[in-house]
Amino acid sequence: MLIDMDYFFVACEELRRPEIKDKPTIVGFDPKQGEGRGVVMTCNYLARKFGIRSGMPISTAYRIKPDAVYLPIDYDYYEKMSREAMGVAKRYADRFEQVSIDEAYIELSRKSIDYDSAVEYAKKIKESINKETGLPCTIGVSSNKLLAKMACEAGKPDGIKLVKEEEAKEFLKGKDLDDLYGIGRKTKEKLEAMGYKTVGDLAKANTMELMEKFGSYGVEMQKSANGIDESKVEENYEVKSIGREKTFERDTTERTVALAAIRELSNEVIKEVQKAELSFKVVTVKMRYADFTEHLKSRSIRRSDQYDDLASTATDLYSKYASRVKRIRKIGVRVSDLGKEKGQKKINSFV
Ligand code: DCP
Ligand code: CA
Ligand code: CA
Repeated sequence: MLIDMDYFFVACEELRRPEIKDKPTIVGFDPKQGEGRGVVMTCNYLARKFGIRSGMPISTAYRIKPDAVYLPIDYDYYEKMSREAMGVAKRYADRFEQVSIDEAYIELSRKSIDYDSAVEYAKKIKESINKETGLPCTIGVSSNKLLAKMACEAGKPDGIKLVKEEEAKEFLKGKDLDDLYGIGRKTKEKLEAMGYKTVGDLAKANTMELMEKFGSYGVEMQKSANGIDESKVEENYEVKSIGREKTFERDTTERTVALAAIRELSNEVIKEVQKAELSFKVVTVKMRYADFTEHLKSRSIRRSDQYDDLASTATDLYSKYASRVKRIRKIGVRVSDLGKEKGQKKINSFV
């Protein structure tokens, strides 16, 4: 599935300014009575009826519709709303890849087995987002990312659009070349000069000729025109590190107390690492003393997701670097340089 929020920046504004809901509204640079520079970031569908579009000079929009509502850009707010909406969508995904502020791919690998249940699932996601954030969105459902994206475009606004794999060619064939994801204006012009007018023409084009003109990109384009896309939903790693800290009830110089804390913290950190199916390469121990000075010590190790690797490295860092005289108030264990690849299994290191 590809989920894309409808007229996103303006939809966010509508939430906090209900009075603009039935007015043509534009978020962008200040039009300054038609003298303003800069562009329209986006506008609602009412404004689109007049021909106003994202990326258009704000002065052009003003010429078309001077009495529209013009609002300045508030990225912080849109980012906050994006986090909320994406947070909801993510809950439903087996794999989740956010590709822009208002757009994400959702892979359902186990949760749904046929198109009908996928569509039911899409309805649930759409309803949850709307209920929890108040924002409208459109979801495209298909067998790969390219088709899901194209389906979403076709389903806009406020829709759910299914394109089955077997319907792909029919669905794509009448579309303009630059509606195909990955084809811009320049490529479209070149293709037109070669006599190809639609996505259907490109699908049936002479592959050798495409290769001569565009190299491997030509082959990729033709695959796309046939609805073929093998790219994977790539999970985003927003988490840069995972850590836990413990403050002692009483400041301590006791080595055994500190080491017990390190084992406990390592255990908690590993649980989270494994739950997220991640691995780490860097271990950091933080020691804060009663006089509020702080020591941070890090070490790189072989990539791992195992408790023993974390606890022994953390213990070692503590033993080497902790002050023998100052009382410790707080201790922390953190892993970073996270990745998806599994750590080498112990057994392999002997092979
Ligand atoms: N945006 C931008 N610059 C552009 C296009 C868009 O900053 N040239 C911003 C404003 C949009 C947001 O990104 O609200 C998402 O872009 P989309 O292309 O998804 O467009 P919308 O969400 O506005 O409308 P739609 O309902 O067509 O998805
Ligand atoms: Ca959008
Ligand atoms: Ca988008």
